[in-house]
Amino acid sequence: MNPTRTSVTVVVPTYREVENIPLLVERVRGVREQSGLDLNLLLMDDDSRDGSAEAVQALGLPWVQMVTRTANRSLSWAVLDGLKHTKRDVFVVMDADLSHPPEKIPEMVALVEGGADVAIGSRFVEGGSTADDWGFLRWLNSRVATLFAMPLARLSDPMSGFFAMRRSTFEAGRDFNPVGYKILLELIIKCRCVRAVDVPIHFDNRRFGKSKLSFKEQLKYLQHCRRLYIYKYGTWSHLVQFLVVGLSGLAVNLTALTLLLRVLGPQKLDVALAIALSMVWNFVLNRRFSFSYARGQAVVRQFIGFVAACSVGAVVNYFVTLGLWGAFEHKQVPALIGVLVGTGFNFAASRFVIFRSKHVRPETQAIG
Ligand SMILES: Nc1nc2c(ncn2[C@@H]2O[C@H](COP(=O)(O)OP(=O)(O)O)[C@@H](O)[C@H]2O)c(=O)[nH]1
Ligand SMILES: [Mg+2]
Repeated sequence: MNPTRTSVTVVVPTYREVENIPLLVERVRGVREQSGLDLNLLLMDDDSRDGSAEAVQALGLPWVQMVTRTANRSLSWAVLDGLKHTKRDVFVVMDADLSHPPEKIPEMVALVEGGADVAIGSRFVEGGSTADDWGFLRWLNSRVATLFAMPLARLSDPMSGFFAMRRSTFEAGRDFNPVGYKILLELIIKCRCVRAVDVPIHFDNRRFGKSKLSFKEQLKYLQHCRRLYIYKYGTWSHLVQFLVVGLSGLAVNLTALTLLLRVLGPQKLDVALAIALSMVWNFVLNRRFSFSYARGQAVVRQFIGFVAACSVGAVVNYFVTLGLWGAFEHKQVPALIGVLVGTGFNFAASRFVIFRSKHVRPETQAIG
């Protein structure tokens, strides 16, 4: 064996893929022989009990290994565990169902050896494609999911499960904490990958077994994106969530006021009720989403603090608006500035006083 040859491990998460495994091994064997790469196959199986382990054993190939996991069943954690096992120079992650062409592995390995942080098998670049029977809904689903990933990384196919990375890049990563099945995004953010290169692939339909991608997994994807936004953007991500919650509170306020004016009087009471309702609404959503790290703290104290901050914010708004009143011909301008300053005050008080994160330890796990 040539000692300077790059060693590669192909990490494949598997769950009930007994029919696909022999086909995958055959295709990877072809790549090994043709490319001359020093290539191992590591199957990370979540205790499928469908004969997968026996099938791998029966093959008796020293370069094919299966690890059976029994705890924390999850595609992403199976991949992470596989990567921690890997002591070779480069790893490639791919699915077992032959959706991904193993023949692209040498090109991907060469790209990361040449300096790319990650090489991604992409369906959506020139030369890439998907199987013909992708219906509109599947296509739309994939495009929407890609949109959610845009603030995290500008990639043509961030949903891809086929990619290569140097082990050193992975080992520089920390705080891994994926939910759901999109491990590529997790790695790109937590390993701070900058140079991502696309490799066009044809994405085939699986021939045997069925997809484990359920609706529940898709919801987890949104949760995962949110976690990554918070990780990447910190306080900015809290601010965006706070503003989105604020807008939803405005809609609640206006809807409630409209309804109350129809069914209940007096009008002063309607206005007060609509304000109170939107304040409770904002509090609940901010506690659940914008500042969810502080959910463990006393709710009553937080609520009183939040109402106080909103009230002081309103006073700040009032005085800023009046202070700038004479400076503008169009009075909407000082009013808008007043709203912005008042909202800024509310946010700062919420983020750094009421929902402060002083004693909260994030649920994260370092590699190693
Ligand atoms: N270890 C492990 N592998 C999984 C799990 N769920 C899916 N996989 C594997 O991950 C890969 C992608 O899953 P698949 O069901 O094909 O998802 P899809 O390609 O998005 O439809 C396949 O190799 C699956 O066998 C899991 O919970 N644990
Ligand atoms: Mg698949």
